[in-house]
Amino acid sequence: PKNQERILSIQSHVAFGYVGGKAAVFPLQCLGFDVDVVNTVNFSNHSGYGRFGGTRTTADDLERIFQHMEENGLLSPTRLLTGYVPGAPALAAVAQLATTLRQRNPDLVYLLDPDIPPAVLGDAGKLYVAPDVIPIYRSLLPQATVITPNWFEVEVLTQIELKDMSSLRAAIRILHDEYKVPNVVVSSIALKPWLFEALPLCLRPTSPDHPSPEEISSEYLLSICSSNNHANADPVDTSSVHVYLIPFIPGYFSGVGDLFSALVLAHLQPDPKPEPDQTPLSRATTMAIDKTHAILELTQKAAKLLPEEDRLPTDDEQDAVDVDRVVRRMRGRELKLIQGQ
Ligand code: PXL
Repeated sequence: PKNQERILSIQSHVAFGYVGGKAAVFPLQCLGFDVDVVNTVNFSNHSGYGRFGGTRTTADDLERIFQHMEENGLLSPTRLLTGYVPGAPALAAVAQLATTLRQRNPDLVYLLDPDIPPAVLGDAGKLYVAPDVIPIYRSLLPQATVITPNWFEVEVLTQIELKDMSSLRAAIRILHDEYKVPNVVVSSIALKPWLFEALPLCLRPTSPDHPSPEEISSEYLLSICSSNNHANADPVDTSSVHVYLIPFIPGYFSGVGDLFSALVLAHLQPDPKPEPDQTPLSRATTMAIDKTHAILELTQKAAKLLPEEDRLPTDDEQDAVDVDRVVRRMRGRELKLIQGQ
C-alpha cells in the first residue's frame, strides 16, 4: 500500500548530524514512503553544539516553493509532517499550506509537532513568555490528525499547569474537544511522584536496589497517547488512553523527538481491526517507541566506545568557556540512524 503513499515533510535541515528532517526523512524512506522535503532552516549542525549557523527559510521563500509545486501539480501528499518552523511569518505560511491540503483531502494524515521554544526570562524562577507562534499553533491544531507535543507544549497550548491527574486529563480533553485533535501523543514525560502514584499497581516499576519512588522514577520515562472516538458522536468521555513506561537512557541527545514523530506518522494505519486493547494510535506509538529506543541504545553504546575527550560529561561552567568541549560531546551523540537502519 505504501506505493501510493507520499509524505510531505516540512522541517529543519542540518549539514552535519541528525535532527529535524535529517532524523525523519531517511527512516520514512526506509519504511517505503516517497518523501518530499521542504527545509525550514539550512544550518551547519543543531543548536546544542553552541556554535551553529546558516539561513532560515523566509515566509516568502516557503510560499514560492509551495506555489511552484502547486503549479506543477506536485502538491498532493497523502501524509503531511511538520516540525520546527522558525518564527511566526514562516509558521503562518506552513499553516496556510496545511489548511489548503486538509481542505483538498479530508483523508490527509497530518502529524503536527508543535515546536514551541521555551523563553526563560528574569531570575525570579522560570517565567515562560508566550511567543507569537502560539496562537498560530492553536489555530492549526484542528487541521491535525495527530500531534506530538512535549509536556511543556501541552501546558502552553492548553494554558493548564500539569500538576496532577485531573489537570492532565483536563488538558488532553481540551486538545480533543476544543482544538478537535483526534490523536494526541505526549512523549518523554519525567515520571514525577504524582504520576508514579497514579500508575496502576501492575504498571508500577519496582527495583530492589532503588526502593524509593523517587529513585525508581528517575529510571523511567512515561509516554501517554490518547485517541478520541468522536465517530459515534458520543459527547461523553470516549477517549482511549494508553500509557507506556520506558527505561530512561541518560544523556543529551538531539533529534529523538523528530525521529519519534516521523515513526508515529509512518506507523499510523487506520486499521478497521486493531488487536484487542489497541487503537491505531497506540499501535503506532508502540512501534515508534520500540524503534526510537533501539536507535538510542545503539547511539549510547557507540558513544561509550569513543575516545575519552569525545564523551565528556556535561559541565556547565566548563562548557560555558570551552565550546570545543561541547562540540566534541555533541558530535559523539548524533543518532546512529544509518547504523541502526
Ligand atoms: O528538534 C531538534 C532540532 C531541530 N532543528 C534544529 C535544532 C534542533 C535541536 O537542537 O537545532 C535546527
